[in-house]
Amino acid sequence: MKKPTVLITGATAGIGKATAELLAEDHFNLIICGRREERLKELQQKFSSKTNVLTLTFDVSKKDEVFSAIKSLPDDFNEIDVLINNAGNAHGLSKIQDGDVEDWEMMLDINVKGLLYLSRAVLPQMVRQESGHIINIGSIAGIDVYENGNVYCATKAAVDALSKGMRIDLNEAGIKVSEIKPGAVDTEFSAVRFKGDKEKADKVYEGFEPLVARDIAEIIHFVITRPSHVNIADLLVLPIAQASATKIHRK
Ligand code: 8X3
Repeated sequence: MKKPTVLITGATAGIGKATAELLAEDHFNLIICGRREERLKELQQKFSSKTNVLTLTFDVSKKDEVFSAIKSLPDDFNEIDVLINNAGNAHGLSKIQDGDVEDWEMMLDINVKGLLYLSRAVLPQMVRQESGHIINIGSIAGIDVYENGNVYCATKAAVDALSKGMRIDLNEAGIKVSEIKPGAVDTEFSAVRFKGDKEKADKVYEGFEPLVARDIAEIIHFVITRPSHVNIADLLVLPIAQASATKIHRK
């Protein structure tokens, strides 16, 4: 049987890249998406002995780019079985009264609108084929607000609400919707949040063992390989040292 085709946004780094790597090892057909074409091509090259890989270079926050990228899919890739809405970032960490409006817009555009654009572009085809699976990468921040997290937390709360809404709206269509909410994962996440300030970023993961991207990739692999009647709807995944968004036991 033909292996499912999986589209991953934000595939050039972090959880997206680790997921692409793991799914390539298991021979899934992959559509890897991101803004950095060179990185996508390197990954395509790396995976080419294991599976079929298509790269799509676009910015999830640009709706015209999203819709034309999905429209441009060649015949052998235009039946997407699994959409992994992974692209997402935090920009800045400051009190609401001091927040940078451009940071807010970027987070809303990527984390919320980007997820919506991709879903809207891909879903009609899933509905037509009466099967499909959307996996949204949420965050503990979507259910547990922390100081200075304001807008980032709000975007992930939106991902939580949208995952629930999608599950209801797609119920009759037989499409699975899963949300995975990681806690602290050591990726470029904090370096991006602190705009390249490595010292600040490293501090986030100091004194405890955070999750790594591969941990979440393994969970995604598990979620998409369940029998067809099983939907893992909602998962909060934390490193053992973390009890909530703000309680981390550091040595
Ligand atoms: C990332 C997790 O706790 O840094 O979404 O917001 S947290």
